[in-house]
Amino acid sequence: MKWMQCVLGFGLCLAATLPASAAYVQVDNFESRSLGALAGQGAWVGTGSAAQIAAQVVEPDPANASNKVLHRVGLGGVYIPINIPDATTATFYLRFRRSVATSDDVFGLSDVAAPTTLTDFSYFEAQSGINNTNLRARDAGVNNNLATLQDAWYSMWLVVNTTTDSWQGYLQSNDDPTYATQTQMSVSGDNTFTFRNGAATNPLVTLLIKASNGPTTSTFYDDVYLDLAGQNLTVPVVPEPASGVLLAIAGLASLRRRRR
Ligand SMILES: [Ca+2]
Ligand SMILES: [Ca+2]
Ligand SMILES: [Ca+2]
Repeated sequence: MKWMQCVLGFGLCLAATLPASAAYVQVDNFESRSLGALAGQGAWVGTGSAAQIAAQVVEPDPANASNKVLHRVGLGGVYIPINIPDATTATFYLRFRRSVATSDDVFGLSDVAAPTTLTDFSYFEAQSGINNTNLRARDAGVNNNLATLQDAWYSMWLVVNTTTDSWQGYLQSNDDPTYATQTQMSVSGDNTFTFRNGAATNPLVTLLIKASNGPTTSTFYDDVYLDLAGQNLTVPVVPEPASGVLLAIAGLASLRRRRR
């Protein structure tokens, strides 16, 4: 049994260093979190009243009871520090699932370290979100509807450029046939969305998810990752054990047989 734990430990170690998607760094996949309020776990901070903050919870995935996700409920929100330096390109990946049609969830990246006021949306720079059934992009002062969403899980890649202070978005879903293939989001041919407050020579320092209208909002989030090395349109999930790990397992097993 002991050698198996060793192999598993080694396997996890190898999996974490496999070259595919290696530049992605996990912000959170919620697997190590306790069920219940997310704020106060790790570096997550809540925004809204105490009751609103308490309602933003880690729950089992409605589509997979063994997976933990963030359930953003009603009014309120959460944020966590990140750091995308000025004058770089980075990719912000997350999965989301709109559940209730009156959702008005906003997610994105801010240059404000403590975006504490729930009703203040000027904190956002790269701003996406879900409004009713629409996936949205804020392009400077304008909210654009990018896609019509089903009650399904979607992967989204926001390629953020802090040189031009703009971003581009890509959507894919295994559950919505319209987006079975990764698709770049555009509005009337425009696929580049300017930061909400325009150009600035500063880093993005906060990842923020919140809602201040739509009290019956029900939206799920999972697998939040950042790649600071540039555009990365791969899926940053922990890979299955690769051939290297299998070879290591085979090697250890044969070693064990020889020792008998
Ligand atoms: Ca998860
Ligand atoms: Ca900038
Ligand atoms: Ca634009």
